[in-house]
Amino acid sequence: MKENWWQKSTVYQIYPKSFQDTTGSGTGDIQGIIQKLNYIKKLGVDIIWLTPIYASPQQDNGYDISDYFSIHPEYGTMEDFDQLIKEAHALGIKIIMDIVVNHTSTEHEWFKLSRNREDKHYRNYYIWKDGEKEHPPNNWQSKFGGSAWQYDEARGQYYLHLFDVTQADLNWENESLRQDVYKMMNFWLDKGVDGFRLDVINLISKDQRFLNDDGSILPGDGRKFYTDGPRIHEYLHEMNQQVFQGRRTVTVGEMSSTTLADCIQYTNPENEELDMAFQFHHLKVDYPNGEKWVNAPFDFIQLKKILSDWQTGMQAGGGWNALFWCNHDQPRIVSRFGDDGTYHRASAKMLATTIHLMQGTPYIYQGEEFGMTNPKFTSMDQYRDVESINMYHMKKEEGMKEEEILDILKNKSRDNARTPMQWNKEENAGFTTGTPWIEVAKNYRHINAEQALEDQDSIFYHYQRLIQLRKDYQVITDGTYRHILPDDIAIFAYIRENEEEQMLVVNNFYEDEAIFQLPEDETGFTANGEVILSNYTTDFEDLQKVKLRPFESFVYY
Ligand code: TEU
Repeated sequence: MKENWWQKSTVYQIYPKSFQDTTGSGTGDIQGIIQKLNYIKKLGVDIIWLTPIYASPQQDNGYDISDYFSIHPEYGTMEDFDQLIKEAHALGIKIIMDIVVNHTSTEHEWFKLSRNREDKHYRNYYIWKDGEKEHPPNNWQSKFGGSAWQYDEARGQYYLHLFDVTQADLNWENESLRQDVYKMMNFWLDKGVDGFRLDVINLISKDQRFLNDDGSILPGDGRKFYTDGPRIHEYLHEMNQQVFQGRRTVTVGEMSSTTLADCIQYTNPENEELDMAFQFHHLKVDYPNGEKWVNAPFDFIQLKKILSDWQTGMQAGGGWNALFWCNHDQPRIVSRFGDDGTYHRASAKMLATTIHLMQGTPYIYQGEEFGMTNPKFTSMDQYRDVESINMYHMKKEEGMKEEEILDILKNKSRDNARTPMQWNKEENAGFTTGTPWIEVAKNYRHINAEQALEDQDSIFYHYQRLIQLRKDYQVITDGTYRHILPDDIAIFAYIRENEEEQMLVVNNFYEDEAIFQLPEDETGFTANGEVILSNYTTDFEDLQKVKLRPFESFVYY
């Protein structure tokens, strides 16, 4: 296997709106990121992923772009951005941009022109279809609720929007649209950015028959007609040729509801498509029957199985995983699969160890590195997210009680990840001197970056060690992955192995004590070694019988 530079890297995701405000506007900005570069450097990450900072009406916090070539004024100017690139590079940190090319805002110039059927150039930039009023072209559903079609009076036709009604899907069948997209991506690379995170990139190719979804494959919302769609690999290969070839970029595709086979194809270097992929199956183990909007415990056995299948599957197929628990769309992991009370520290470290020692490139979402939690909002006026607000209205209409809806949002809302960075114990957690655009979580006085930095035993330093381990131990990059004790109801354990090294990773996912016993058939595991990382002081003699304390985790090498 030819090793690529990003295979030993760790990525830090920044959600600029909630990172650091320097103007008192209540919204984070680019200067705020510049101010914190040394903090990011200290953690040891190699790459920063910035969620969208382009001009946008902010209906979906920047995932609704109205101009790909300018910076959203609240975040600063192009000069600020150039300064960010320069200063990050000076510290040896690369920057990747989030590129949203499945859709644009309906405020984008292209869309405005496309509303005119007569416009020779832009009329086919979006997906327009005939349909009667009240009778959309088909029954596809928007991911944010309701029909995926919106009637446009000016054009006298429906347009497709897989997300918000202000996020119109682009028509990738149109060659000239594709050329415009590649041109725009080259513009940013020429500026010095190091690559892209490509938003919902596996949804760009739609089955051109636009058939009704008969529900024969669940969830019956139309996704089977556009997920990993008919021409997706062709488009990504074309993009690769026209944008990434001959450059030292790194690319990661966000793959909504994808398959393992497709992800292998997306990321096996021979195909020249993308470098790595986010898949979300492991973050649906608390969606019973695929339903997100219910409170349910997570299925631990499934969680282990999914992550392990992707480990061995991607390795066998020559693909590369993006490893993550958190992003701006997911609840905080320590509140979700860990414990954000008594075992906050132990469980946050355990979760970090579990994911970071797999094969792939790990991603850390701002605040995860010191264990930020869900804010536990109690009232609807605290929420800002378009999906959460839509969901609230839909459930209300279905007759669900307010209390129950709030109870679900408390665990499931995307805003759980979007509250301001907790820098210190000052007012507004040091995020802003103004009124934050979304409330700060109440626990900022004891969960914050400043405190984590002062405490050598903090979650922050655990992440720092994990980032360093990836650079020091080759087996993390190229070792095989073997899931052990797959049926154990509390322990997630696996072995990484190459010709010279063996690494055993053992994690207790629960508060109860658990006994770890190396399976008898693991005779091949000969590491006569030592514990190189743990979240407790370890004192066991051998691996035959280890009593694991609440959320205990150790790495034996
Ligand atoms: O998300 C795509 C996506 O499908 C989600 O994770 C989505 O938030 C979830 O299905 C809702 O239940 C990406 C971005 O990460 C997200 O923030 C955007 O809202 C979305 O695309 C549209 O651009």
